[in-house]
Amino acid sequence: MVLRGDLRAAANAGITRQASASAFPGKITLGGKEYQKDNWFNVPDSIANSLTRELHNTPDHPISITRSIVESKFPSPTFKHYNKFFPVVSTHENFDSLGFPADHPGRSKTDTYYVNEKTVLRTHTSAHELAIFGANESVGYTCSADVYRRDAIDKTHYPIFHQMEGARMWDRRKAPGGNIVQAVWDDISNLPTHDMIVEDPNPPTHPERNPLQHGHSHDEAEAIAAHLKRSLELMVVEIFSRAKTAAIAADPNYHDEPLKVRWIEAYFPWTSPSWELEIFWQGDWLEVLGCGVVKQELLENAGVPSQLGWAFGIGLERIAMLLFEIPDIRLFWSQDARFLDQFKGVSSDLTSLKRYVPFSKYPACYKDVAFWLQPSSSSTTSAAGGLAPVQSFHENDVMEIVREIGGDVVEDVRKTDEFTHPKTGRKSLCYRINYRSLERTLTNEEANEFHEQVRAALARRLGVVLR
Ligand code: FA5
Ligand code: MG
Repeated sequence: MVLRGDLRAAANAGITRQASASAFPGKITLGGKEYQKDNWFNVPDSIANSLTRELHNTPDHPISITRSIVESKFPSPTFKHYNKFFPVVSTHENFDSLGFPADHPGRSKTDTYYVNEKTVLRTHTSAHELAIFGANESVGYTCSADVYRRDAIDKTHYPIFHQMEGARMWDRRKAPGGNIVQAVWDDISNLPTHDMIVEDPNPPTHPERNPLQHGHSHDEAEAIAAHLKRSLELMVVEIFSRAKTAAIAADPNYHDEPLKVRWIEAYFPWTSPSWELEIFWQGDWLEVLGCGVVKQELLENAGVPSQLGWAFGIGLERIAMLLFEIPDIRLFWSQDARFLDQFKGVSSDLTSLKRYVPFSKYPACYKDVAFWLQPSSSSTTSAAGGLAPVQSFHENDVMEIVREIGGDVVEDVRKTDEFTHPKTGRKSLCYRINYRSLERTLTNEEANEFHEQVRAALARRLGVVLR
């Protein structure tokens, strides 16, 4: 059972966030709290120092404007809005409380920033579900926060981004006659309808792909799914109608393309059935959120076993990119007045929202780096006499090194070649890095300097052999 005090303490901690690497080796201060580092520690300074930014709470920043617009579709008092949770959480909050299996890839050091073995930078806002369900302060809530992941580098992925969690519960003890199905459909009939076309080819539950939970009737899962999907579709309609108004204001002859939206089946350890919502954008399907019917076990552990309902987690950058037509996720971190000034005054008057106007696109500068992975030190030829197994290698380590050295000057990193030498069994990889600043033209010499540092760091830190 989680006490209210825990929720308050967690929320208050957000007020005094500041990061400073401690002078004592082995310790780090994050948000005014000191943490013991151990050999799990893998948080680079650039990430530790960004803990203070809180873009989702910065007035007139596109992330906080987007948060306000999405929150308006989940209004209080039905939905309470929590926006001050602190980003350093326990592995219990981030993983165990949600039923992540011990071998889930999300737990690995290649995917997650660890402060120590039991403490991480939250990888998603779901880390707060158990506490908020336990506090039981309202039937629904949203919780927006910065989240941290070691991930790919491209225009829609960034190691720090923002999510909004949302949930809505119904209580078996409070529904008239205990009839949840009727209560949920009554609530659906109070939601507006919309005429957006949505592809949703799958049944609400599927025995293998998207199972009904033990203890839920099919009709309950179906009603909760319908309420969930309608609520989120209305959020998408709101975003696109505001985006369209802004586009017409910029260009009266603007013709919008028909919106393409689809639900696909998904898997999350703490929801079943589960889905992701994708929107067709700039020639590709862009995943904007994950969601599902909350597992009863989580609600039991939170001390509210008579409740059932849905939860979602939205990527706020992805929504903001659609809303403002912001082409590159790095822009959200820009301190350039040419970016920030475009959103002045919007937080206090959401109808004044304008489309983002790119101030310039500077030239790209591509550089390749190719290297051999070392055969693993334990065995240079495999027991079966076949090819040598290679060192443990994870692409996210390349991404992190490039990000640490190039920072926001790196637009994207792509693997362009991979092969295994037929005789030696050694594996070779090639990555193409695009150095392009958002703020100015980089000289070739500057790009070369970054690239030389990247090459040296790959060799030194990953032990690869440069080609
Ligand atoms: C989650 O994080 C789940 N916690 C969502 C959830 C909540 C499911 C509640 C069920 C119930 P996922 O890893 O798919 O799921 O991330 C959710 C969204 O965050 C994605 O759809 C995407 O919009 C955004 N996102 C994920 N990784 C990145 C990234 N590196 N940069 C920017 N946005 C990202
Ligand atoms: Mg996903």
